[in-house]
Amino acid sequence: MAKNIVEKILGAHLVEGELKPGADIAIRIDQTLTQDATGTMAYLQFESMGLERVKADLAVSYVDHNTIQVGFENADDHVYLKSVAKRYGIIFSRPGNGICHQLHLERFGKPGTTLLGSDSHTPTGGGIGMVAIGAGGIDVAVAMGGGAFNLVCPRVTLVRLSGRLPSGVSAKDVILKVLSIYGTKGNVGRVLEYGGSGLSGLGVPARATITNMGAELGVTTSVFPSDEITRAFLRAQGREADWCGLAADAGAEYEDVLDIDLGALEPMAACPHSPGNIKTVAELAGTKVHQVLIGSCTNSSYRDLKTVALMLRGKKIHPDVEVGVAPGSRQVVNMLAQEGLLGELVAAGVRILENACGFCIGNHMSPGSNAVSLRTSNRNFEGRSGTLSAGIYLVSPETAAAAALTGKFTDPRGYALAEEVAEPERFDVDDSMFLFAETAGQGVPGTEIVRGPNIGEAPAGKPMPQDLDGVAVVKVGDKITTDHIMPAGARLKYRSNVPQYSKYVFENVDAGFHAAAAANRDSGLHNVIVAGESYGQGSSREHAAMCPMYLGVKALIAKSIERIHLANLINFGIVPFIFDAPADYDKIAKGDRLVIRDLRGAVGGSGHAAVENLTQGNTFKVTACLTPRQKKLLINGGLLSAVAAGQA
Ligand code: MIC
Ligand code: SF4
Repeated sequence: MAKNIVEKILGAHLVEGELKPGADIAIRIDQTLTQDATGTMAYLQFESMGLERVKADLAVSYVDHNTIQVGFENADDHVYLKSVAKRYGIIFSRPGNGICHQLHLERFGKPGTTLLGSDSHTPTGGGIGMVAIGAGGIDVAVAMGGGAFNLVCPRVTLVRLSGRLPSGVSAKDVILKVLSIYGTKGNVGRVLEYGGSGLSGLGVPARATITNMGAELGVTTSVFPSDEITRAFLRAQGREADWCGLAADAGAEYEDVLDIDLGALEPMAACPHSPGNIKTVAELAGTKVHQVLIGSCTNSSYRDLKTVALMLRGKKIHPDVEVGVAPGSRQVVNMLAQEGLLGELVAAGVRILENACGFCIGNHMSPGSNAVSLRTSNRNFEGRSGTLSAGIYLVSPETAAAAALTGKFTDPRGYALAEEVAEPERFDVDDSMFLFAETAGQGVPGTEIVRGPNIGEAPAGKPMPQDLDGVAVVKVGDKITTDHIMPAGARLKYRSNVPQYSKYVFENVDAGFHAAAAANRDSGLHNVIVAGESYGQGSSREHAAMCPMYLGVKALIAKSIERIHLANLINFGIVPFIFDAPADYDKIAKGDRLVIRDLRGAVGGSGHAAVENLTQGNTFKVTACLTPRQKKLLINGGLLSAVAAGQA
């Protein structure tokens, strides 16, 4: 039978279930990646599983998020991660090496394989034909230990590209176009597979930009074929042996098809405060811009930054705009330096930022009050930049560079280079910031694991109570992101310390949340979160479930829930209920007393439950759609407790 690429890769890795869209399946994971902000908890959880070494073919621990090192916390995390990597046979990417997704694409990704990463932008690997999926840290810990990854078998959409991008229009505009069509909600359980004649004009960095930002759609992942362009990229990285061809069979079937004519695209921008709030640059032209930041795992490749450097060459940035460039990796920095392009950027007035996540996660370069900031990153959620009143617009490197010169939103086509930057024949390869030679896959038993005072413990959940006797401790609206639930930025350094980090849950949404939730928990009441559509968009951070669990949250009742966060809730023993009738959302107010009799019976059985609202005097129905495995996890109080009880 003719197969599409997703069916081919999933089929070759299937260990449980049937490859039918909507079915529960489990797949073997070839490679794993973690980053430091999710990694410390992932490794604490891995340690508690008691294994001798990692079992995945390749496991890499990157340090790229918490590199600011104000105070001892970040450095403590780095030392802990380094010692764990040596002990268990994990490749350690030292701080200063670059952003996990850019580095993984450059040095380790392989077409046709599976990658599970504790970061929602792991699908960047789809740019070279991997099925690369983002997940919570504990799911990655299980995969590192050789366990399968459970997911819903996705529906596959073919995005058929034709034509060639006009000059001044680039990959970011393609994915912004897709976001303008599909939006950021309602795409759970779908994979986008790219194909069509337009592929021949898209290099690997362009493809990776597109798969990276598929995360903002909420799809499981996005994937490109592996062709001669992929091969040339891997050859230039000195890794041609890792290449294999991968294409859909003639006659392969898809759930649906989206046609995009690349030649008809124009420069686009995602406007505040959602990646799905799309306008054309022409519509925004003339809007004053205060800050331009270029980088992040979406647009920090050699191609992107060389394009920017050439657009700024011999010119000066506008006096009212601050401009920063954060390259994706040391390879990119070195190559720009060797070609004199870093010097061009500096001469133009650009601030050269560390090759790390940096501004993207809001832990530096926060804009001024009410500022307009143009960024090439992938998320513009309210407050993520560190400045609640700022308006963040997501744009291509070309649109960013044009605004850097003019101080306002400007159509970059008037400033475009005469020719697209060519991919190099040979990238500058230097793996010396990876520590792996003697440890990869093996580990060094007896290595001391170094735990500074910032390294806490992975909290385990308690078995599910018989009845839920609780309080609607918070009521939020639609599209609540995990940045709303668990802020990053200045709070990011507490990722390894759950009691401390828990103080900031819903900090920018409901400042009283922590005190109220802790008081309910301490008086023996359960906490319930009430939410609208698409709860848990964005980042994979499992702290958005782990910290609420620590504060006694036992259930969420929402209109709909996003994929990674849904899995995280279950992993931390929080029952993910959906309203049977969305209008029942209006039957609850913050502070209402809610009771579900025989919660255990409902979760272990059909998933249907009746919620009695004692305050309002009404009752309504909710359902948790759960697989047998998920029921077991919830009843045991989450994945870690289930592992300890021999139930996972
Ligand atoms: C993000 O871009 O939001 C992050 C920070 O990379 C997160 C992971 C995290 O919260 O540590 C993600 O995308 O999963
Ligand atoms: Fe880092 Fe930003 Fe990419 Fe997240 S989205 S991995 S914070 S660069």
